[in-house]
Amino acid sequence: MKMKKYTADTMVEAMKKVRADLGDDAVILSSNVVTTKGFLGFFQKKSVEVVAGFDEPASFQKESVLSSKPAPTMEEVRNDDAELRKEMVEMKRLLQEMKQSSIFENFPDDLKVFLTYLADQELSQHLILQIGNEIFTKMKEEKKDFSRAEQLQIAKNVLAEQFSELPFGGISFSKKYINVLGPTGVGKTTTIAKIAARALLEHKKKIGFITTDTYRIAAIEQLRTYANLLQAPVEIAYNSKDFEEAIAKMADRDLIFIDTAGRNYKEMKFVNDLKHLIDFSLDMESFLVLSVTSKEDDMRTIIEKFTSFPIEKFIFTKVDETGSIGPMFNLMKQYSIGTAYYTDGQEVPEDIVEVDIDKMLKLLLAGAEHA
Ligand SMILES: Nc1nc2c(ncn2[C@@H]2O[C@H](COP(=O)(O)OP(=O)(O)OP(=O)(O)O)[C@@H](O)[C@H]2O)c(=O)[nH]1
Ligand SMILES: [Mg+2]
Repeated sequence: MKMKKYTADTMVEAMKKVRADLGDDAVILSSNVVTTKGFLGFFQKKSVEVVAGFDEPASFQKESVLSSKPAPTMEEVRNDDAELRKEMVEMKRLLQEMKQSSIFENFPDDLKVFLTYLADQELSQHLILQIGNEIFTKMKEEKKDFSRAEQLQIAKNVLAEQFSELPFGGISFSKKYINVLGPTGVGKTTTIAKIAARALLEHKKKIGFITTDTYRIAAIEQLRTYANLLQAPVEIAYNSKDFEEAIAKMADRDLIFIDTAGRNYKEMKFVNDLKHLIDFSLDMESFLVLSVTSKEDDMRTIIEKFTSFPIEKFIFTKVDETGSIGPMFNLMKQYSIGTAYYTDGQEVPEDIVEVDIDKMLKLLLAGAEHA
């Protein structure tokens, strides 16, 4: 790969030059804002310096292949490989940074700070731009800058509008069976215990538990501990016949909470096992539990494995363990699925919040006032 440096007044200009000169296949290796000194230090000028990389034309490559060069050793190949991978990661990061700063380029500085806060929360660029554009348009209309409080209010309105069609809120109490699904260790058992405890303590419901998590011995004991505390019965279902029997045994209960095993649901086999074990045609609400400490892409993979399940809403856990709240919004938007609860700690039954859009917005924007 060869490199060439370009200087221009703006990033857009620089990119134009690179493209005109090297074509679309060129890659940006670095970019810098440089200040050139003017006469006696006056008339300073800011410009953008971009280093672009491009491949040599095929004819050159052929020559170098033909010229008798000794073949690289395995060690050299490995080093080159590692070096290349490092460069690619760095390039990706730079591109991401550039994309972001060029997208925000036109906004006033204080608005940029607010939008950067949202980007740090990992809210999708699409939603950030909608917020940014709305605030900026209003600023121009009213011919004045907005305080952060005013910016926040507009952001809230934009997001509330964006999510107005989605359902929020906890269990409906109109369906007898409540079931939690999701990957390993996200907090399914803890969360179902929290919800069940509230149904008993606050709503005076007769509750019962079924666990289909027979994969780990400790899992049964974990649920039994919570059930004992709540003086509620627990049935264990190893197969679909057990499940049917458990349902029959608990006929007198108002609400039955069904815990499932956390498995690697990237494997379709485990997803299908669930379908055979649990009778989803019952009067049932199913919640997909996701931990916000997971990577957004991994959460997407899981959601896509569960598209054939009747997922009522998401439950997001471990909100206390992350600084990025945005993915909850991104996923709700992408899959048109609302949220029932978020959980923010290990204490049962305290650490759970039944949400509406206002509560979720509060969580997202909590640090924005002083950003
Ligand atoms: N910090 C924090 N920890 C949580 C939260 N919810 C659950 N946990 C913890 O996460 C760990 C796993 O919780 P479980 O409820 O056993 O998770 P699970 O999804 O049932 O796990 P498997 O059944 O093994 O798939 C426990 O240590 C919980 O205390 C939360 O909101 N915040
Ligand atoms: Mg569990």
